[in-house]
Amino acid sequence: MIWNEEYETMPREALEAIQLKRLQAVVERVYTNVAHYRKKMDEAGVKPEDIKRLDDLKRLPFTTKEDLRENYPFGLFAVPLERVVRVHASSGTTGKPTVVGYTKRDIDTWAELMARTLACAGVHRGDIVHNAYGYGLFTGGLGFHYGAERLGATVIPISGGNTKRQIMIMKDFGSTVLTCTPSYALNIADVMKEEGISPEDLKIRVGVFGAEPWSENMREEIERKLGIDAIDIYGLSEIMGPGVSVECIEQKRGLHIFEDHFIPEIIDPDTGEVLPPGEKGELVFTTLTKEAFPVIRYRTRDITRLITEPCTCGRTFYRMEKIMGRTDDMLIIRGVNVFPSQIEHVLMSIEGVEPHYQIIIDKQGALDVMEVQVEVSDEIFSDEIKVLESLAKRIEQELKETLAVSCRVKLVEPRSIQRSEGKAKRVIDKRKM
Ligand code: DLL
Repeated sequence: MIWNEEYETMPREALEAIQLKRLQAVVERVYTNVAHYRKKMDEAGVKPEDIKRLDDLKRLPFTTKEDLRENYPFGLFAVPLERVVRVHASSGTTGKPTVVGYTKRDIDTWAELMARTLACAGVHRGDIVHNAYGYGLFTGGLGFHYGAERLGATVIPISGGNTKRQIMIMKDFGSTVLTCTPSYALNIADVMKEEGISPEDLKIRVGVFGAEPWSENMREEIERKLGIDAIDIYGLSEIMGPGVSVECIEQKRGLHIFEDHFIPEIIDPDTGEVLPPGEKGELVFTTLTKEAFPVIRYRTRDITRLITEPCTCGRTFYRMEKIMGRTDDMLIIRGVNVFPSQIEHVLMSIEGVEPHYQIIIDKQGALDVMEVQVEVSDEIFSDEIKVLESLAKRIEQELKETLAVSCRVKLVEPRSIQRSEGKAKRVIDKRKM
């Protein structure tokens, strides 16, 4: 079902006219109300009235995570604090969190976009949504919560943790939709197996998973283990939270971006140059309708490409491909760029290997060394040492072929790698410690 036919299927020309009007208004607002934007625009020699066409967007300076940090906590708010009814924050890897705010209307827009998102994923009125995203400063829990309510579904605000109890509740309440991170979905599947509960014992039909990168293979694994459709949802606190883009249940190929509220661009992360549609680069977003925390050309550091071909589902919004990695989770191992997603891809293509792994990087003298610890299935683990050794060798070989750098593979006991309840921590870089 399409939640908002008028906007979601609007011809491009009409959509772009709306985008331009909204862009002009938001640029005017940040220039007038936020000292940081005024200063940066003055330095770049652009005034709000210079934005005459959508293409003029590229004249505006970028906003980065550092800008947010420098204006911690409320310095980039574009409305007085008394109009801010909610604050969220995302924990960074270092230091202070990134803080974002919402007016009453922002919360309303967000609920609307999350209702669209869920509808796009095939969720509808009458569904029972088991929402295991964390509630709190993280945008996942409350974002899904408001969206599911707006859609008219029933929400179970379970939040993360206590997996056995989650499974009992899903079973007893007849939940039909599961929302959580993909790593937690797998965690749930494993605990179900341990508890002797099969997918047929549950009524879950679809899962809406995001907040961390996951591969196509991981999707297949989740779909098989839980007997559901797994849909990818993308978002980030700085732009709104979940509900920036989502796959449609019809195709599961590319995430539709809600372009009447957010303008995407793809840039070359090194030069900042805007790349033509279809090219791979860093995703940049400008919010068009947010009041409390509008952002102009925010550099997400996420890497993807835009798909401009129309989708069979009828939505006219451009899509973005599944996130391929980040410009900053890129690991440099002995000079070679390595993305954790490449490692996951290789691991998931090997039979008997479980989707639980950790990448540990350290230095031996001046040399970077990378170890991939990965769980194997019970059957394999109880096999002879020789079998385990040859499997490890085979994975090392395949990783080397894909990554162009060698690493050590350590097969570990089933269930020995710490399970996540939210975003999985896959990389331990001891070089930085
Ligand atoms: O993770 C918002 C969210 C909540 C999205 C629930 C989806 C579901 P942050 O904590 O600010 O916000 O983290 C944002 O997470 O820049 C990406 O690097 C990563 N990310 C989010 N969704 C995906 C996804 C939420 N589907 C950061 N695939 C983003 C890959 C994702 N990475």
